[in-house]
Amino acid sequence: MPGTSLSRRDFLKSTSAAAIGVSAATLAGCTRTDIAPARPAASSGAGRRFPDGFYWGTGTSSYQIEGAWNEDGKGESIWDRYAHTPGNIHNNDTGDVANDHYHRYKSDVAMMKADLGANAYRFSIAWPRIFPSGTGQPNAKGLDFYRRLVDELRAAGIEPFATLYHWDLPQALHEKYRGWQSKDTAKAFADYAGYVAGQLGDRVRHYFTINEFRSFVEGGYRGIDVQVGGGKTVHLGGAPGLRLADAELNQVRHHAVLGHGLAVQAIRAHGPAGTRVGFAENMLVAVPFIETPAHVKAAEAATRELNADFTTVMLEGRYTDAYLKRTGANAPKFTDDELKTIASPLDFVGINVYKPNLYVEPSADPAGYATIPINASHPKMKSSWHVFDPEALYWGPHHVQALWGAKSIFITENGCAASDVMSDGGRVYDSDRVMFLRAYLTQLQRATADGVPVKGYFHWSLMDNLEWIDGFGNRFGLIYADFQTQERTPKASAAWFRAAVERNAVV
Ligand code: PNW
Repeated sequence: MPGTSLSRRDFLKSTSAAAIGVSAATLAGCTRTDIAPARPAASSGAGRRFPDGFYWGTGTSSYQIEGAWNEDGKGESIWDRYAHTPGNIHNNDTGDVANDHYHRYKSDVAMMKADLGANAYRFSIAWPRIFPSGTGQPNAKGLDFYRRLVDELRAAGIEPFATLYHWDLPQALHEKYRGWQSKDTAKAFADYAGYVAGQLGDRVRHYFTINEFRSFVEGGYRGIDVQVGGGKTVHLGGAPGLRLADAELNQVRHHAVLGHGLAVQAIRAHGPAGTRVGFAENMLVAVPFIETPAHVKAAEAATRELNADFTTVMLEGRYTDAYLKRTGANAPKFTDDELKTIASPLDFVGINVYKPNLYVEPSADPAGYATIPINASHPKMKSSWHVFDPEALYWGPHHVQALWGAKSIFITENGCAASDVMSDGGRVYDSDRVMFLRAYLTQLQRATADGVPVKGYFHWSLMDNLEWIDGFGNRFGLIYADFQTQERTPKASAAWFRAAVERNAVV
């Protein structure tokens, strides 16, 4: 209505009040009690449901929770060595005991069922428990631990999803082959993966080869500066703590994806029919700045290019022209056969999604996109690197389907650290984590409603654990862990999660 301005009273008169036949003056004053108040639809979650058969789980990794670092014949890992070197980890915390999950796995599984209602669980297998020196003689006791864990999960109706490499490389392979700097480590990884698939094949149907190529390669072999807004970066490191030059680092990246491809083939060769395999990568997610087709196209182009060294080459079987151009003389050395192996067909794609990595808009230059900086005042979660934007959980899987036609996608990690404290009444009120969960899962549900084939969601993490170089300080669990007494207490977010699982919907 150009040229006129409606007062609040006129507005009420012209709309709802008129419709229900009471005077606007009365309604505005809210004095009448005989009018049934107009209630919004009950928020039962019925309208925000996930597809039937959706997997709801949590995730953990061996070094972060197991403890028992030198028990039952386990070999030393590069993370044992790194954590035992003073100054590397906040507070000099180590995974020597961590959550003592190695001895408490039974009650931990019971907790997944009783407190979370989960129907899936993603854990990792410690390579040095199975092959203490990386290759050679397997260690039966190490394997037996995972057999018992999986049996316990199955008995509780929880589907096990096993990750074969969550960064705890046998120290012996670091010494013998310089770790992932050598193709021999990729081959040894495939041998180990095939062996496990053969041994656990009667119990485990889903495998993820490698967790977060980007994190362990960049963090461990160079150190990585992550953009966090306002032009600031935070530095992340990790085992084995090297600082390689560009050419060597690109070769490590290549060996990691080669190790994945070889492992996929070995798992298929040794696992029973019906064994399913994929990877779990923290694919960098470009979020369109405005939701128009042109911006979405720019975000897809950016996502493909940002992940050229990991996700893109694994799903396309080639390094993009722009990647080869930008790395130039430092590009990895590879053969066509290796590219074929790297892109071995997968049953699903797993992505770990915590944050938007980039905001983009269309641009006329050949890349097709331009980066929009993250503002200094942009909201964040507790971890120094954790920029908050739930839309990342919409666009991450959306891009995977749009760019590569994936038919089955898992969110293999999503979650946040919070400054959780136990109240006097013995409860942990993690209001920010509940906000985070509802906001991110609303976007994930939107993706499934749009037909993006997301089959499951694994919250990181089941319980507070050793958060790598941040030590025990950054708590990511739905369950609070007291590292002195090993007591576990479900947080408020655990109740939220349980209610969501029960309804298979956002609550
Ligand atoms: C992942 N980032 O690491 C790992 O897979 C987990 O082991 C870890 O505990 C969890 O996420 C929480 O950190 C990440 O900078 C490290 O965006 C860094 C980033 C994301 C994930």
